[in-house]
Amino acid sequence: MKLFYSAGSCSTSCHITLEESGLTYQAVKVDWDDAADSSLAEIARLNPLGTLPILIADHGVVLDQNIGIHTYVADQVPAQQLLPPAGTLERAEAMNWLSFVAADLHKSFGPLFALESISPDKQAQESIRRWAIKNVKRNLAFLETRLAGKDYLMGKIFTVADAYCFVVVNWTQWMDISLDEYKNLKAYLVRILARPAVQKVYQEEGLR
Ligand SMILES: N[C@@H](CCC(=O)N[C@@H](CS)C(=O)NCC(=O)O)C(=O)O
Repeated sequence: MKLFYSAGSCSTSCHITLEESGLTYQAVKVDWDDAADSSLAEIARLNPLGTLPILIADHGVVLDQNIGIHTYVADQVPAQQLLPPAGTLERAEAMNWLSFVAADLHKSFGPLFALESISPDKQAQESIRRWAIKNVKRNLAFLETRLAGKDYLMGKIFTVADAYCFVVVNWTQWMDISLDEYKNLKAYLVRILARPAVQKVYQEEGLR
């Protein structure tokens, strides 16, 4: 399997899942800002939407959605319990969390990465920024409540939903959003960062 990722983006969560799985894979770092990066043309060919992650899975099948990649990789190694078994209520709960991260949490950060593309007007940018931060914080507060008394989103066991959630919540550092009022969430991030697979990915991607 071959994963294309850019450091610290949502694709980092797929990198973590691959590392947690223990499977053999190749991870290719993409630098969006380097026009000479030879992977850019390949990415455009593989996924016309131009987004990462992209995973070339078995038989050359291309997956280009976080949820698809996390689910596929987890299902290759059921013994690792990266997702509960298909057909169980626990599986539906874990998919519910993956969906929350993709459709609610991840998307709430979107405008913060695109302020200048949305409007050239500085005042408009500031209004959008404040509105987006309010939405991000509503999701953080929701997570804070749901993590009370738990190590991970599903309780005691780390799942791929945690890999994705961890990476996205860490974007608060880039956006200067303090996590001081979210004690459970802060402890959760520390717990996940300490995992050997996460440490390895962080080193490889040059993150801290
Ligand atoms: N639908 C995709 C969206 C992935 C996505 O938003 N990727 C971002 C990085 S976090 C990206 O590639 N952005 C680059 C761009 O839009 O130019 C998914 O959920 O997997």
